[in-house]
This record gives sequence, structure tokens and C-alpha cells, in this order.
Amino acid sequence: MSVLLFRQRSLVLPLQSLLRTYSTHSNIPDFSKPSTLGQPHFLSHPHIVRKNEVTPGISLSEYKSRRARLMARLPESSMVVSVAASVKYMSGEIFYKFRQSSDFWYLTGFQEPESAVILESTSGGCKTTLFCRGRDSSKEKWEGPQTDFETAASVFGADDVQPIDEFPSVLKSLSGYYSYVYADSTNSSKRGRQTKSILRYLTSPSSSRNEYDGIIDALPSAKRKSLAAELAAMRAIKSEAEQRVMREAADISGRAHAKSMRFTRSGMSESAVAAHFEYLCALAGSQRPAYVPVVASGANALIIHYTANDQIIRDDELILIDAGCEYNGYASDITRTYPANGTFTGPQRDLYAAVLSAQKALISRCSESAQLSLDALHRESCSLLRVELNQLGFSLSAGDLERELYPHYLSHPIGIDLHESKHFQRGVPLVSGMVVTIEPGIYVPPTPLFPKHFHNLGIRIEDEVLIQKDHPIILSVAAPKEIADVEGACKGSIGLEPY
Ligand SMILES: [Mn+2]
Repeated sequence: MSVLLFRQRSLVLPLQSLLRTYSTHSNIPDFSKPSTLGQPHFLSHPHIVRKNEVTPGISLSEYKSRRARLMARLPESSMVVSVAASVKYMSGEIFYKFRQSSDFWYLTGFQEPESAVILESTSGGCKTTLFCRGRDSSKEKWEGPQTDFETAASVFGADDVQPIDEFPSVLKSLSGYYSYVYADSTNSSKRGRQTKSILRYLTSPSSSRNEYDGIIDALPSAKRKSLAAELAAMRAIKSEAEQRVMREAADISGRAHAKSMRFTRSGMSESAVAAHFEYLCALAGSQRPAYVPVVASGANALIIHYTANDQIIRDDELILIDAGCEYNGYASDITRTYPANGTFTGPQRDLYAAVLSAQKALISRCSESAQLSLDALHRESCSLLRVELNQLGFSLSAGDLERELYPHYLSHPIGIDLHESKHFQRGVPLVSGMVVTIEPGIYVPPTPLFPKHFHNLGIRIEDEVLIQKDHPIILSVAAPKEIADVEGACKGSIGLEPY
């Protein structure tokens, strides 16, 4: 079945994406240049954003309903504060491409730095106050357009828009008025507690962001609540529009996986395969990789987060690629393992078939009606892999599997963030609308404990699965994974268009 699906998709989708990217002559719709907003908009970027959409694929009414649903979850007399990400620097004044903070983006769709939002409950629903930079011709001459206050109000559905400089004082006065303030300190990352004082010292004491952290940190603990925990519960369930964007992101990554199999040759550097994958994703419209890709040949695959990607691929090796793009605000995450020369050896094929069999059995249990949690699925993955390995002649002692051969967890939720798991409850059964990865793997170290012909093989197969009531939907179906499909994609015998 997957061969058939793959054929159909590969014939139809690339043509569509080419038309989208290269439409010429009379097909080009009218649009203004440069844009008058600080981000893509229908009037300037009709090839990316449709009418009535705030960000690609997500409408204004969806953003408004997210804010209203959030306020409806919270107790009376609550306010919500969320701030934009700050620009990060590679060295000196050399900045990285900006990426908006996920929660702020989920609530507003606003893509400029130096902005913030405050939400308040009203009798009619929710009052949205957006804070942003507004127009600044001297800055815009260098950095490009910034959205003006009036346009921001209409495009993002804000009831009020104010200069970002006003944000600290407005926040201070409103936080005195409400009983609960749902917010997250921008210093509350894993290492944030230790680095906080250093950060304060290094950054300008007058910036809105520092004042924000100061105000939030000074709130009494009974008043201050975690916004991230509330939004995690909402973000875990994807709307139909989000599901469509995630399907597109997974399609782009899945097709790039198939073509990277075809592209790979022994003698090539792992970095060439990584570059090819990223090029294909960017060409299809992806804004950035969702994470640093893993392109691990041979024994490098035993390093779970191998990202050096700088060794030469040998003829008889397997390549493990864990790579996915971010597309229109949503991450994708796919792993495939394939033979460099297009044909699995006997042991490679046996071990691959074992992991694939477990992976497919696990995916078939990904539905709301199965009432399984991620923890339950992970336990299931251990027992399935143990049975498979025993059939291949492994004699496993207690702990061998979890400690040596399969040292990672089966799954994580995915969406705007690659790992949406910080507040995700792994012990609670999955429900419709969740998207999780299913990624069992086996990595055999060269020790006498394990059969010699499997030594130094590392295999992981990872799909993104959308949970439905009675069945799973595999979003990453464009990436081949059946043995015949993988070998076919490597050799180019499945309907891939020629280069
Ligand atoms: Mn993953």
C-alpha cells in the first residue's frame, strides 16, 4: 500500500510545489513591494498567505478563538501576558535569523521581535492589547518594514495597540488589578535560574524585556501562574488548520528524505546529504530546519544525537537520517535508515525488519479508542523489540535493551515546537488531534554480548502520527520505509522525477 501511495504523491505534489514557487508571467497576482507589514501578508505575499489568514494556513478567527478559549479556561480575575522572543546573536552584532517565541506566536501570529501581548477577560470574551515597535523610518531603512499600530489592530484582531515602551508600565498597573497573572519569565529556561543575574548584568537594564522579568518575578507566588502549562494543554490538540499545515511540513520533509536516499552515494560526505536535504526543504518553502539534522553513516548511528555530519560514507554502510523542516510555524520530524549502495545486506535487512515491525505495531495502537498513554506505548515498544531481537538470536539479560540497545524514549508530542513535551503528561491516554512521533530504534555496540553480524548497526524509524478516534494517520507517509520502497527510492526505480 505504501508503494502505491508513494507513487501517487511523488507524481502530483512536486508539480504543485514547482508551480507555487516558479509561477511566471500572467500568473503572478498583484502585490505591493516592499511589504508594508513586518511579516508576510496577503497584500504583499499572496503566494504564502491567503485572504483572511494571519499566518499561512491559520485564520484570524482561529487566533481569536485561541485567545478566547484560553481566557475561558482560567479562573475569574485572570490576565495573561506573553512576550516575543529576542533576537539572538552569533557573534558581536551578527544576528541569527529571527524565530518568534512559540507561545506568543500561537496567541497572536505576530512575527516581530520587541513585542508583547496582554489578554484580559471581558463580559464579551477577551480584550487583546498588542504592544509593538510601530513605524520607525530610520530603522526600517536598514531592517525592513515594521507593522504600524493601526494595521496591527486590524490584521491581528487586537482591541488596542500600544508602543512597546509602554508595556512595562501597563503591565505593572494591570497586574495589581487582577488576582492571577498567567505569564512565564523569559529567564525560566533550564539553566535560567543560574544565569539570570549574569543576563541582567550583561543586558541593558532599561529594556522592556528586563523590566518585564523584574515585574513578573516580583509577583507574589499565589498570584503568578504558569501560562506555558495552560497553553501546552491547548497546543497539544491540533485544530484542522494546524493539522493541514503539519501535513504539508511532513510532506516536504518526507519527499526530501526520499530524494536524499536517491542522492546518496558511497564516497560522499555525510554533510553533502545533509545539505541536499536542507536545500530540498528550503526550495519547497520551508523557513528553516526544525533542528540540526543527524546524518549518521555506519557506526556513527550509535550516537543518538550525532550532528557532526562530516565523515565519508562507505559502500556497505547504513545511513541514518533524522531530519525535518519547519514550515509555516510547524515542525516536522522524520527518521529513516537506508543502505548507502541501495541494497540491504542480510543482517542489515533482518535488524531493519525487526525495528519496522515493532514501529508499525506501535503506530497501529495510536488512537483515542486504544486508551494508551505515551508511557504505555513506550513500555510496549520495549517488549515488542525484545521479542523481535530474541527471534534474531540475541540473548538479552535484564536491562540490556533499555540500557544498551534502545536507550531513548519512544515518542514526543510535536507541533510549533519540535518537542512539545515540557508540560505534556506522558501518563495520560492520547486523544484525537494530538500529533506524536513514534520512533523506536536499535543500536548495537560491538561487544561480545550481542551477535557479531549486528555489531555497529544503528537503526531508527520515526514517523509523525496524528491521533484520531479509532485510527492513526501517518503524516510522514511521503518518506519510504518498507524495505522494497526504501531500496527502490535509493536506486531511483520508484517514480521520482529526474534531477
Ligand atoms: Mn523525534
